[in-house]
Amino acid sequence: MASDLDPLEQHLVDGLRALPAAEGGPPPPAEAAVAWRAQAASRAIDHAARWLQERRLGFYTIGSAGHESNAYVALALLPSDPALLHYRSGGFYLARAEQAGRDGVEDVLLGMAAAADEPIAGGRHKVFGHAELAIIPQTSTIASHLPRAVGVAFAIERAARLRVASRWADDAIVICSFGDASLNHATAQAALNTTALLAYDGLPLPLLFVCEDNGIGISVPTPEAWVEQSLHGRPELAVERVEGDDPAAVFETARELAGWVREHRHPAVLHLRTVRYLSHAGADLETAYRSGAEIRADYARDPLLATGRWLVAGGARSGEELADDYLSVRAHVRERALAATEQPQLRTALDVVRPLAPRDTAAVAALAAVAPEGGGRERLTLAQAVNASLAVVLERHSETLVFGEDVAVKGGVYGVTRGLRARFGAERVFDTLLDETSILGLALGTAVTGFVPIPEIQYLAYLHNAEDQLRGEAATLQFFSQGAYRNGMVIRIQGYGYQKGFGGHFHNDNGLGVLRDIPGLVIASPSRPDDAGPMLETCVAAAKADGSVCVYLEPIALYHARDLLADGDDLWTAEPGLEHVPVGAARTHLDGRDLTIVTWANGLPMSLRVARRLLERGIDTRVVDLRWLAPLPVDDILREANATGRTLVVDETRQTGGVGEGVVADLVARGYGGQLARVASKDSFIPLGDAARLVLLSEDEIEAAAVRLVAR
Ligand SMILES: Cc1ncc(C[n+]2csc(CCOP(=O)(O)OP(=O)(O)O)c2C)c(N)n1
Repeated sequence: MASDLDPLEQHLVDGLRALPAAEGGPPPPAEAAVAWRAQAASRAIDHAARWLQERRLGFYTIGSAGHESNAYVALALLPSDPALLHYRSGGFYLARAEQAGRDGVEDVLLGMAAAADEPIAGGRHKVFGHAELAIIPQTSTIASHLPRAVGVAFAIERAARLRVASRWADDAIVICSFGDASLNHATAQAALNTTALLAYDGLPLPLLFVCEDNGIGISVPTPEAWVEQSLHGRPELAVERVEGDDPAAVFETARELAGWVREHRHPAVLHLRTVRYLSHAGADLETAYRSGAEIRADYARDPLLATGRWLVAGGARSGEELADDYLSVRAHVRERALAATEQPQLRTALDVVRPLAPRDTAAVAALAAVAPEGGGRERLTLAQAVNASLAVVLERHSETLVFGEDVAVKGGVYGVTRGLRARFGAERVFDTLLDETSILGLALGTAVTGFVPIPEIQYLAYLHNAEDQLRGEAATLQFFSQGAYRNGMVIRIQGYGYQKGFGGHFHNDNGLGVLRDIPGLVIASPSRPDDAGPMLETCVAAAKADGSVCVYLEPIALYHARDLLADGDDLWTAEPGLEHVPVGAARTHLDGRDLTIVTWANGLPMSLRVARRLLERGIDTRVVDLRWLAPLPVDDILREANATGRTLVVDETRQTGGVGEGVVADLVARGYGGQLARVASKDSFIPLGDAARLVLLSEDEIEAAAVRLVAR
């Protein structure tokens, strides 16, 4: 008999042994026995995690103890239904693994030990996920997975209608679980609202949310009945509440709700009341904010004891058997947990980053092969070029979708998406609700299903509302799933300053720091109309071939520009480009030998104008357009910098955190030994009207800096 039982385990074992013999009740369904095995193993894993940590062998981990009633939710679904799970989903995971014939215990233990052989994140994080189990791994940013869940539900239906190859069955439903404190998060509220709105609008949305309500978020209690109050008032959402220590009711209610969602393709919420045992996570000392009496009072609601009661009452097992069962599982799990800590972890930085952003340049080039379209070869502005290339991409790749605020019927604030809805239909080109988090959520969900979404963020400043969906969700998926799940997408963002006639900082944003530091993200930023098409094609190809998450950043101020040096010269229009532009390839304009200007976007036409003024002063300049801000075209920059030995970085983003910082740092790191200077915009938000010119980098400043540099 184990003598080192934790009080919670002791209560469980004693409680099981004390269960009265069969009362002649109806036998429980076969699923109850599966749930018991999943629940017992999950609980044993949580105790083993503590035991390891006491020996300094484990890592910070969040347990599932008290939430194991979610095993019944798994058993109420098909194992192929896509699942995006709360971090307390040990019961769910193990039950689904058993349904699919997998040894889920090993998966979870390897995850806890950060072992490189762990099947989903490969030692990068302890997450619940597996491609064979249709479980998409989640990071533990609160509620950040809910918008993707909405997107997956949307995508199941849209893929069936458009006959796009989908990862999920046509009759699949999405399950997405989260905690009670998480319900209050802006991201959760956004997703619930979007769910309700889409359903209200008549769209099929087979989505079952599960709010696992243990009444507390770390140390802060959720007010009594708040979850009901918050959920019940919503339109379109059927909500059922059930107690986690009533397994028959949990199973039945979950089955009914799942069946209803599957049949009606309509969203619903299961409000599953749970308890939280063993504190919030690894280092959290629950006794600092809850009394011993409160903690012990929860023991009576143990979902394992409840399953035991069900099994015993129906005559399936005896309490003694179940207690012995638990103890033997416990011993076995401990042994295996210890063995897992001896498994190798990731060894090199290269191993860590390998799945982050794979690049198969040949595959991308083959997919992006730019060929002349049937249409004419007339000269286009940047806006027209983006519009034309979106049409090419929609034509060529049937799995592409274009959506965002005002993109469809209106055709975009600047007309960039004009005509696409009429040509490709409202199923592929559509207006969304006014919520950037949900726009990106739709991209995340459709991408992981098999689409290549091309969402638009209307203005760069609006991205910041929703940035976590890009940073914490889109960019991490391949990293935490070793590529088993991918969400290749191309996010079009209209941005930068210098707009004439439409001012203010919300329409003129030149801060790209939030994008540049996202590992693996591809950032394309065309300046010339003839680069716009090939670069968009490359992004779509990279999204398809490599699962790349691409941002395609369009300089609004150049959308309708036609001229460069003089009115009517038409030098800023061009025929569509026909040559493939690989990710990270710069383009050099002019071939001066005195000075290299490195720039991009609005900086390119400004620098080309300055180059002409410099030539009049006898300074012969070449101008490098970066075209890609991530990965930066470092080889190209270095070659062009060395060609003159004098390099000026012309950076329309801000002095602090601007893209030019990276260019300068890379040049220095790569041993560039020539003259080097940088000019950038001021550290300011961009004001309305003419005052904008006071903080944005000007051509005069560029010229003065160039002259100073050459005179050194
Ligand atoms: C965006 C964000 N803010 C804060 C946290 C820190 N955090 C992790 S878990 C948690 C509590 C969540 O409580 P609840 O949703 O009730 O789930 P529970 O842990 O109780 O199951 C918090 C605040 C986080 N992970 N992400």
